[in-house]
Amino acid sequence: MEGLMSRGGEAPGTPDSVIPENEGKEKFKKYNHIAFYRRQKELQQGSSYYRPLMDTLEMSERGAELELIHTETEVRFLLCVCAIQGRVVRVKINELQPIRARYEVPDVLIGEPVRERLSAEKADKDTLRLSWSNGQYQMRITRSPFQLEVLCGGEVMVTLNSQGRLCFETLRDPPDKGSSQKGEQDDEDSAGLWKETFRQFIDIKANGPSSVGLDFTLHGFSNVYGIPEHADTLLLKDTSSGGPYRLYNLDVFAYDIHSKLGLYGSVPLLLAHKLERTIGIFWLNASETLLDISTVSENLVASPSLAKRRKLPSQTELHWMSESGIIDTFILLGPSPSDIFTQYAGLTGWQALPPLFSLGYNQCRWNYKDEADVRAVDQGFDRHHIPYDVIWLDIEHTQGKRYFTWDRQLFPDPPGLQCYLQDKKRKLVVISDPHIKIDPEYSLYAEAKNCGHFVKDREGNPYEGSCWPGPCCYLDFSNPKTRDWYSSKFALDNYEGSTDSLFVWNDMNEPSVFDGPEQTMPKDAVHYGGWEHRELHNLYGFYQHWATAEGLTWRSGGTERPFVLTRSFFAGSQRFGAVWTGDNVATWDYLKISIPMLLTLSITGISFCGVDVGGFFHDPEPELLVRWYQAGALQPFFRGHSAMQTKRREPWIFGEEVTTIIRAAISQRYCLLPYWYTLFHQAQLSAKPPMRPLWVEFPKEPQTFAVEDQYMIGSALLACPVTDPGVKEVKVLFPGCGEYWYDVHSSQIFRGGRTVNVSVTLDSAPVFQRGGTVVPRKKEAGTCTADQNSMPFSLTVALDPKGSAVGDLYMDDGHSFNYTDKKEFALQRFTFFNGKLLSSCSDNTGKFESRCSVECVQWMGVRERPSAVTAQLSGDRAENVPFTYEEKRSLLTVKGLKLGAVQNWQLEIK
Ligand code: NBV
Repeated sequence: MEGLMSRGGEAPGTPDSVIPENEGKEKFKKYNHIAFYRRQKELQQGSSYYRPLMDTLEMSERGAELELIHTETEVRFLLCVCAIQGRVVRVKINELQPIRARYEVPDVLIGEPVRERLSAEKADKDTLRLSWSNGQYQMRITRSPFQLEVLCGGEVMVTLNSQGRLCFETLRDPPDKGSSQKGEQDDEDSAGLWKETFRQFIDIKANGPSSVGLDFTLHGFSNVYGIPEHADTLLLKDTSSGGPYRLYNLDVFAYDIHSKLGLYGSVPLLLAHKLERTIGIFWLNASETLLDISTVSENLVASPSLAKRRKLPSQTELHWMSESGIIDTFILLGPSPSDIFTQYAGLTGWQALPPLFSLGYNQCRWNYKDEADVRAVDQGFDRHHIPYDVIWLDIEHTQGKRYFTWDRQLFPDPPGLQCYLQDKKRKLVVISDPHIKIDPEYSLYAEAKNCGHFVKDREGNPYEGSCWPGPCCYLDFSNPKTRDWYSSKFALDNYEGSTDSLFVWNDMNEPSVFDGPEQTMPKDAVHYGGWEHRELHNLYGFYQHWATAEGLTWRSGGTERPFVLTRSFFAGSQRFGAVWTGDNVATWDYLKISIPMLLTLSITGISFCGVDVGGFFHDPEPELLVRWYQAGALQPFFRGHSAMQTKRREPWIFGEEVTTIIRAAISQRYCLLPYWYTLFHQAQLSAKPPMRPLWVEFPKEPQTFAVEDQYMIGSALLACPVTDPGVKEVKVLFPGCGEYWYDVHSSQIFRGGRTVNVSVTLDSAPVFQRGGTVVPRKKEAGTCTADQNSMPFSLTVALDPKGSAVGDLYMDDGHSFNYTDKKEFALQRFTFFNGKLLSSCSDNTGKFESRCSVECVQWMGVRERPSAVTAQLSGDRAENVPFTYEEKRSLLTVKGLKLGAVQNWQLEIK
């Protein structure tokens, strides 16, 4: 890392070799290092210290409010519960009269949720019943022990505080140094109340201990998912041994696989699923958070009489703990997985519709050296007939890691470079990190300093930490004024050398601080409003992502959709763009784990997600690279990336065979973009992620609940990427008893409800289309997405056992907000029933003219050769069209059609 080290700050633990090791493992805390975790775990389980004061109940539009009292300290708390429209319960607990305000997470919820009317009934002096929706839903609050149950149709779904783990450390004045005994002081410090030491780092807690915690019992549930970001299985594990899952955004390069320590981002949303229902628990807290999970699966146990055995129902116990803030939690009642997605999006927002180019292939490297290098790589794609849309520049493109500048030696003419790419309808992405080099000559630094845009240290001076450029200050994106100021820096006349085909990538925004504790910002740094960093640590990246996306939108006067990729994220980041999983390694294990990692992100709102294809550190062997391209082409965000000291690995470097296979994988991705884009449109409306675990589509099939090597793309395609070396076949679970699945390449049919060994070669990436669906594709890949504007479509109709199928196609200009501002979109539905394929407009409010036609339709699963196929435009006469029929493959093909993609028409098989 020679260039890297000599030019600026030193990455701790980054040795000469490519993978930083040694110090790496020690750098991060283990759970037993975390003082608030130890304190909460020491509290006796089962004996809640809190009691509701039933007489204090107040009912209003806000819901029900009730005081709680701590039985020993007599401190009072306010418990607010409300029912939110769409089957969501919110439970908030705060100190009634804190000596200082406690942090309540701002900006994550998209608005004030609309509440349902609750009716209250005191069953007896110890029990309060709240109900809504004609009594279908209820909450039952009991006094002793204090518990809160949530019931659906009379059945208890969730109990809060059933283990008595509610904990709320109240704010207090610091111990008076003079009067307190020396011993007492030491005790306090060993409990980490006012001061916590980790390695050489001392965290001074200005507000003392302020942690919160609460347990939840999820009745009947033993499958739990979510809470990214961890490099772990899709199904969350029992944490009874090995410690809790941690949610604390950290820069963990070359992270360990199957570790519960937190990575770059956090979404404190957990989904629980059982045959009859899916529920969600959203724990809205941005400070360091830990989650213990203990699951009991359905079990036969001896009954007390010993004569019989009885069934003990499954249940999962959750214990959420956060270092600070308040308790603000949402219980999403489903009942279906889709309902959870809508309920969660109703709170934190929907996935932003990406500009189409960003769904194409992205070519990145740390670093493309100079302009000539960029042009050569760009030309390489054309020379090898491989489509791509975006080339990316990493930190070396700047003048000494001063973001918003260019190294003019290497990049003398940035606008010229962008125009060159733009002429081919391609884009450039540059990196913009949140650390700002301390250099009075650097105008961004000078201005930020003058205007007070930096995070402060405890003394009130701009906080200084070390990162790529050496000593740096960190922008305080939690300040709305700082966000506006930063956003304005992306204006074309502020960002020298930028054009409107330049887009942005936010890295190191956990934030990463080389000389900070756990390589991040000290918790006692101070943000806007006087809030300590500990309160909002997990929000830092969210805020930078937001400000960047806003900047790109403003740059166009609000007309163009932004594209911003971020490494750090929080609940709600889906509103601002894409997320990737950071610095992985070029090994088969990392390829394999990428699937559950992306599925977890997808089901927690972050639908536009991807991984570094090929693996960031190390050099992939050609077979691994091929398999990674095939997998990446079937994932939402598709970018090849590699670290500085790795060998170059553009897709044509490994010889003809590898190039051909990678070309095929990327080209197939491009052909499938109409389907991906339609899925993103649907994600924006219904919040269903394009990449879905099998159990989301097949919630009643327990054999799908733990599957993490296969997944659905929308509801039509089953993807089974190969993630092992040297394999000749893969085991594929075809879900859906009695359903049909078709191999998209051979149209071979498979029955649902079975596991089959499917043969593979190096060039196969198994994908199966579900019977009953229609998938739109482009007939050719083109050189980039813009080429596809005028290219014809093909439709693949996969018949279900009844001989029917349905599918959608969404179209718009692919880049602006006209689809929402001016309703310039088209939504076409294709329905095949009784031998007739109907194309009809399924949203009359849309007005988008497409020049594209549907030129080819293929039916998979047609049992007999038809006597004729006719085509009919609405109002016209039906006319015979030529067709081919392959009996062996049950495949009917009609080519050479000229049916408008947004027109109504009918094709009939006779
Ligand atoms: O900016 C350099 C890299 C970047 O290429 C990578 O994608 C990020 O995740 N960045 C991390 C910093 C260096 C990590 C060793």
